[in-house]
Amino acid sequence: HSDQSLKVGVLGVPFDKGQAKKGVGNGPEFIRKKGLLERIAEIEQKIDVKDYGDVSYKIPDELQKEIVPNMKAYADIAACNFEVSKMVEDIIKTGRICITLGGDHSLGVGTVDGHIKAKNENVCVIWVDAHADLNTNKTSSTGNVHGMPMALLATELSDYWPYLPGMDWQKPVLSLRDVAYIGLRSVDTYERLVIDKLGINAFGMEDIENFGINTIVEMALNKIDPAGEKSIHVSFDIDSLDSLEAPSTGTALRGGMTLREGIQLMEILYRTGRLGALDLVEVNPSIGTETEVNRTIDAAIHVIMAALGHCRRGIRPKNVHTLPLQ
Ligand code: B3U
Ligand code: MN
Ligand code: MN
Repeated sequence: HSDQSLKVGVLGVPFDKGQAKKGVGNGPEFIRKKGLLERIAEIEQKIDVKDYGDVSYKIPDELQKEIVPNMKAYADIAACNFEVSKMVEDIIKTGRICITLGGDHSLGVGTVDGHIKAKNENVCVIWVDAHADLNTNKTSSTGNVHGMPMALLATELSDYWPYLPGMDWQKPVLSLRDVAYIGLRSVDTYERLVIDKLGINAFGMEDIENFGINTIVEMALNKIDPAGEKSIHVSFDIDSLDSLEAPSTGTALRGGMTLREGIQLMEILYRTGRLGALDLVEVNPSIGTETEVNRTIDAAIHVIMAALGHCRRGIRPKNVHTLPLQ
């Protein structure tokens, strides 16, 4: 990798309507403010990073009054994801790895869709999350769309959705065979049914415990990209990490991954050379104390740095091979 520079695009999606808690929309601002771009610039690997700013959207007139049963803020979801998809597609088409800062996880519909469009469907997805985000509007007990993006994307579930106005741009073209979950520990009943019936590659916390994160990532890649030729999309929900590691998120849960496991996971994926896109979602700076917010954002930045080749071994001084004499 190291002689050629890695091209990266950063996109903010200050969107919070896929769930009920205020504040998650400020994720991009806080992550940038804590120095994400400066930290990326410190990575040994030369990185050409461009900040595309934040996505904005307007609900088109014909969508204004559209509602879909048990999908809260439907029109916003449809309109915002349309813009997200277009931006992500453009960024990846310019040869950049697209880093999307959320925002809540409903934006995963747009990012995965845009990635798939940019790469002619040759994409596999690693969904790193405590949750499966695999509910339809009929199985969700909350109506929060951040619990539905995987179900919206999946070809296998397209028959279980009603017609979704304003979402015609989003064809469900992702097969769940090309998806692996890592970090699950809070799965709803119908989500479990779908995972088991379809044989989805779902690696929960107990699997990480049994095999270790290295083996789990290897197993996941062997399942979803056996030939090693796909563009890898990582959708990283910060609640995959233990609530002690990342407390400032809407549904913080104990028993999750350590930051060390999150970093290790991303380092392995970086080394494939095929990381196409990374979403870093559900950081909510309005939850917890200042210390907890800082800890959560720092964890998010560590995960992103690992994805871009930051090396924990440290780097040598440039063009210098000895210690200074005096
Ligand atoms: N599965 C539940 C809860 C949930 C999903 N994602 C988060 N929470 N963060 C739901 O609402 O669908
Ligand atoms: Mn999620
Ligand atoms: Mn989650």
